[in-house]
Amino acid sequence: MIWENKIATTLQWSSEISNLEAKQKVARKMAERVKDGDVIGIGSGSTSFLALQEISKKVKQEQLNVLAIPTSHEVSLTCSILGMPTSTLLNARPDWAFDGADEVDPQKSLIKGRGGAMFAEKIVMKSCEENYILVDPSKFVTYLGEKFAVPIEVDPRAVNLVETELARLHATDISLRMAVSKDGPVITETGNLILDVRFKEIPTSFEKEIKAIPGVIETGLFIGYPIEVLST
Ligand code: ABF
Repeated sequence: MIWENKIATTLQWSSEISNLEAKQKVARKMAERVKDGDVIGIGSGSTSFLALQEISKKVKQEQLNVLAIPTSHEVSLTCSILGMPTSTLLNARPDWAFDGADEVDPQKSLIKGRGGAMFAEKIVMKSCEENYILVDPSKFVTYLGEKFAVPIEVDPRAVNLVETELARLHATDISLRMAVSKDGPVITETGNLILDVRFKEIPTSFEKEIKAIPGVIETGLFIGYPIEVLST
C-alpha cells in the first residue's frame, strides 16, 4: 500500500513542476546522450527527476543496460519505481552525471542545495569527469546569491560555532531551514542541519573558506567545476 502510494505520487509530481515545458526540453536533451553500458550519476530536484523519467523511457524502448548512482534516498526510490538498477560510488564510478541547480552565474559557478542533498551531489560530481547541469532559463543570474541564499549543511553540535564564523565572513542573514510543517528543523540524510545564509558578496574563495569551518559538512557553492550547462 505505502509503495503503491509512493509510485502514484512520484509519477504525478510532474504536473506540479514550475517551468515544466522548459525543464522537459532539457530533460529530453539529456536523455539523447544516454548510451548502452553507461553508469550515470543521477542528481536531485525536479529537472533531474524529469531527465530520469526520459532516460528510463529510452532505456526501456531501446533495451539499454544502464546503471544509476543516485544522490539521495528519494532519487534511489524513484530509480527503483522506474525499474532502473542502482549502485553506489563504492561499487561503481559514473561515466557521467547530471544534476539541477538553483543559480548559474556567467562563469558557470553554481548555488545548489534547495533539496538539501548538496553533500552527496558534490561527491558524485567530483567522482566523474563529465557533468551536466540541467536548468531552465530562470536559473541564470549575474552574480551568485542574486536570488538564493547559500545552503550550508552543519553538524548540529557546531551550529553556534558555525554561526559565529559565518558572521566573521560578513553573512547578512542566517536562518535554520525548517521542515515544511514548521514543527522542527530539516534533518539531512546524514543527520545534520541546514543553514540558509545570505552574504553581501560571494568571493570565489568562499566555497573553501566556509568548508574549512569545523562542523561544516558541505556548502551549496559549486565554484569553478568543469561542468556543461544544458538549457533551452
Ligand atoms: C538539486 O535540485 C539541487 O541542488 C538544486 O537545489 C535543485 C534544483 O531543482 P529544480 O530542478 O527543481 O529547480 O539539484
